Amino acid sequence: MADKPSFYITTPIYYVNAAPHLGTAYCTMLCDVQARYRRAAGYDVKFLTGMDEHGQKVEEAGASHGMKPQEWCDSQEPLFKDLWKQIEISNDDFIRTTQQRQYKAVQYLWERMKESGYLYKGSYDGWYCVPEETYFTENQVRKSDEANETVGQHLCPDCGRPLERVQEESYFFKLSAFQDKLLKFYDEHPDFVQPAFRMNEVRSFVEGGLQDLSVSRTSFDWGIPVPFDGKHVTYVWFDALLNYMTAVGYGDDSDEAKAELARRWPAQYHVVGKDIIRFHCVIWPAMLMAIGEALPSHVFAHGFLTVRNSETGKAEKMSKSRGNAIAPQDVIDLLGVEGYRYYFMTDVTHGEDSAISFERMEQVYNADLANSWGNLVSRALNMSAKYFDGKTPELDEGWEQRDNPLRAIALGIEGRYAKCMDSLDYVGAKDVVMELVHAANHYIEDSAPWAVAKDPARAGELRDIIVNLLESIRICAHLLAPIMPETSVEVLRRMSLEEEAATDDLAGVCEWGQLKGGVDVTKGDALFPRLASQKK
Ligand code: ME8
Repeated sequence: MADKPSFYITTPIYYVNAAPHLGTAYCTMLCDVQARYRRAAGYDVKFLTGMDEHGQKVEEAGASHGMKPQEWCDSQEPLFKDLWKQIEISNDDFIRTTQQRQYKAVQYLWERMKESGYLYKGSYDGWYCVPEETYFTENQVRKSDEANETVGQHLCPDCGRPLERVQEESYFFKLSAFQDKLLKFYDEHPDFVQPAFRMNEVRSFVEGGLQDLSVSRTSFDWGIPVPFDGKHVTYVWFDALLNYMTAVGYGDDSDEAKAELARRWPAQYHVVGKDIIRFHCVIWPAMLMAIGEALPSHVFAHGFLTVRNSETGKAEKMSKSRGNAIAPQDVIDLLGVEGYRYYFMTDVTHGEDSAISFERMEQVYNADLANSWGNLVSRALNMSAKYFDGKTPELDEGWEQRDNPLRAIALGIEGRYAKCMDSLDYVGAKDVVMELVHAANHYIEDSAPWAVAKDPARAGELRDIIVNLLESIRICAHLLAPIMPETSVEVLRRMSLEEEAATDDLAGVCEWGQLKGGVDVTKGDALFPRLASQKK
């Protein structure tokens, strides 16, 4: 592995206050597709996900179920792990902030922070949002003026829920000292925050001035203790952000851990939702600057999945607390796992908020998977089996050099596909692959192999048509594999390309001319049976 470049990608670690839903799964899937793509593109990938277990919110969730926090977190772990397995998430590691490695790393961080001179003891007097685990100053809070039970309450400016007043002794991180350093860093690394328009939000937030951050708590104890002051536990975000380094060896002084850290850090991508962009693009970089560690290359912030409120007609963020979250199982029941992955990865523009609906899922599934990709595979494999005695045609000398409309498209695909995939633009990557899929379906209509097959004098022509179709399918299967891995393996297997399917190596797959001739073709069941409309 050592000769391959490292590619380290992370999801947020999710709070264990409720079961994972479509939104959590969406972010995890974005990372999974990138991890699979990078493995196939020759990187030594580490893909990390996990659970954020400390803090008030998790403690309260446990208490509401009559459980101690640790017991509660342990009970939630299978919900995450089982869902990730079910939707084909290929993470290499799963971190929990209650693990010993995180405890050690966080305590090590405290010592480094103390040495850095960016830590001081004081007292915090202000507002706190438990659902967001975030501090707010008097100026930031929203006062309720609505004629309902929240009148006169102080509300969270982000989520609108009531805030708690907190007064406690606390350690502070001198975030205010990092304003200029952060702005300089953004100037020097304009692609640090992606998509680009999110960088403007981050920059104007920092330009507006930074307040020191309370990073320990004394009014509550579900957290990692501060090593030099037993009364304090670590603020949940100060703990959580470090998970990205813990998982690659930070705070462990064994030689293996040091080598791993040197090889893996900094990460290439932290993929997060837009709600936690400030933590990742402002606080985390400042923490790393304070302790003299390198900053990650990119933070990719995706938008929210929204659903239409049937009463107001407005799109609203899908969340448990609004009671509008769709369970992943409902989508799996409708589309199957790979249809589910295809829809979320190729129909949802990754930087923006996206309204999702079952109607749209059905449309996309039927148009792209049932009628286009699935139909192409089924027609081409059936014709090969029918006209060539259950096999792919025997290939003649120089077949790969002969011009035809599909070869012309395939030759131009690889670079465009890679450009999209490299920047997490899976919608763009899908469009590129679908050009070849659609062209192949048109080619079937234009070349009418069923008519050609009737004339023995046109046997060579028939062979070429089928070969061109199968070769296009081979290429598309590889390019779609990061999104629908099982389907691609199945398609390649049906053309007796098991070895190729197993290597998941993208290098050179778009080169025209790698089909195997005269090998078994399996017709198999429809990959994506068409859905009859069943509006939900
Ligand atoms: O914030 N649409 O955890 P969290 C799309 N523990 N994505 C959504 C979504 C929606 N409607 N709802 C949630 C935390 N997400 C911290 C992170 S990291 C060091 C600590 C996704 O359980 C999105 O990626 O609240 C969002 O950023 C994440 O879940 C928040 O998960």
